[in-house]
Amino acid sequence: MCDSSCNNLTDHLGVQSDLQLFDAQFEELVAELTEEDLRDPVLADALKRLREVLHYNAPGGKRNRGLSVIGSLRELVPPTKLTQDDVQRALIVGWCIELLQAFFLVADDIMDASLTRRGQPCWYKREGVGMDAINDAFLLEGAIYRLLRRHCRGQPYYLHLLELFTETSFQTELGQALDLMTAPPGQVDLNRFTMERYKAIVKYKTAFYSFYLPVAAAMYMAGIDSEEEHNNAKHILLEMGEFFQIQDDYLDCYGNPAVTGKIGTDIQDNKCGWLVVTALGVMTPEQRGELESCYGRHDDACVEKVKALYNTLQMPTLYHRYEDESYQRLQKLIACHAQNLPHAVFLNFAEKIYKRNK
Ligand code: DMA
Ligand code: MG
Ligand code: MG
Ligand code: MG
Repeated sequence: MCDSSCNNLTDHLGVQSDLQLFDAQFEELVAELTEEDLRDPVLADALKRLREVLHYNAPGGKRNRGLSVIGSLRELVPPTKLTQDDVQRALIVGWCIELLQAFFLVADDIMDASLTRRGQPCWYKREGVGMDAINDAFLLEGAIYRLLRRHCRGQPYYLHLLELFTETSFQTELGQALDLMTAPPGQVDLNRFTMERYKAIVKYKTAFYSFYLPVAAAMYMAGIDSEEEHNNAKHILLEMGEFFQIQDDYLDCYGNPAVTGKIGTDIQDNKCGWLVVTALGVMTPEQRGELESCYGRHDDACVEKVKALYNTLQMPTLYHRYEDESYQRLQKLIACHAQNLPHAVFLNFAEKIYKRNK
């Protein structure tokens, strides 16, 4: 089996790295979706719109999810058994995950009333876009299934991939529903913010699509379809996903927007995030009263009061402690639950997310 150093080595030999291959694949996919697929001339304007939507929303992220399909496949299949076509299909399935992410983010930014994403205005904030972004999100979702059909229809794992993408989308949508209904605008009720509720939200809204989906896709592509193997992988990956969203919540308040590319809105949006849930567990009744009066408001002075309270409660220290504990727990989970699966599949992913600041 090939470890990740194999792929680094190829750089020195003048062969393109997976990252370069992945990025190079994008324009080809755009051309396919907008020029080669539907040729009815009456669709020209709509396809031009699709091209703009793809260019604005699909690239520009960290691409961890997309790249981990080929990354995981290389750990699961020996290099001699991996054809160039297999590699290309893994890159395309990786882009399908990035498209799924783009679909969710375009909608999420509307629902969260966010301003920026990946260092640029959110798509719905662009002049002349507004709520038309809702349909653009659907276009991004639709693109996934056209690409899968075109490139994977003849593969034995095609049905598995289709079910995986549709099931994961539904799980994410249920998670977004929980996230939204736990944060009703203008109705602050701190009793709603329990750790149990928090864990349910993040498992469904983030962990399935960000962590289980890319690895599960690679497993199906490698011919691994036993429920037991998938459950083992899921166990570890959902734990990583939970931690990833805790980081996202921490960075919403403490991240540098110049680095994260987005301006936080969780306090204003009355979100059931990790900071508020954890803070509630360590604050005095007086502090709780203060939080009650300033959480979930768009007023800048109120937001600053919540942040000052978080600082008083030493939330950064609590977070860094949690990060270290989580990393230890994950190492143990990998040791116990990875079983037949190469540990590198999980360790590569873990390396990318721990101690991240974006
Ligand atoms: C993101 O949760 C979840 C999905 C499904 C996009 P979030 O609103 O905290 O994400 P972000 O901080 O990127 O807006
Ligand atoms: Mg959001
Ligand atoms: Mg959201
Ligand atoms: Mg967030």
